[in-house]
Amino acid sequence: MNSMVTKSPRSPAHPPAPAVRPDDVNGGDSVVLERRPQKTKPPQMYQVVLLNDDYTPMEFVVVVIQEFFNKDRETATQIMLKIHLDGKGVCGVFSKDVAATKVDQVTEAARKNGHPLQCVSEPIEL
Ligand code: TYC
Repeated sequence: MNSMVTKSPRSPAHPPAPAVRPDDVNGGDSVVLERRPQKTKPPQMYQVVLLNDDYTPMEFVVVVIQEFFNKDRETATQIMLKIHLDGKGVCGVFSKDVAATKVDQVTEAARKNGHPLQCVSEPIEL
C-alpha cells in the first residue's frame, strides 16, 4: 500500500498569490505595479538601394531585383522603372548584416556580368 504518498487532490501545487484588492476594500495597502519604460531599442534597419546608370540593361536589373530581393516580375519591373526615372529606388529593408550581404551579392553579380550597377545600403531614419 502507498497511502502514505497519496497526495490530497485538494492541496494546490503553489500557495495562492496574496490577494490585492482596491484601496476602498483593504485600507489603502494596495500594490501598484508601474510599467517601466522600455530599455531596449529596436535594431537600426537598413534599406538597400539600387542606383540608376546609363549602361546596365533594364532586363538585368529586373532579374537582380527578382533574384536577390524575392520580388515577382511585375514588382521588380516597377522598382526598376522607378530607379530609371528617379535615379534610385529601395529594393528592400533588412538588418545591417543582411543588407550588407545583399549589397555584396548584387555588386558581385553586376561585376561578373560587366555592368556598372551600383547598390548601397542606408540606415533608415527614425
Ligand atoms: N537606366 C538603365 C537603362 O536605361 C536601366 C537601369 C535601371 C539601370 C535601374 C540601373 O538601377 C538601374 N538601360
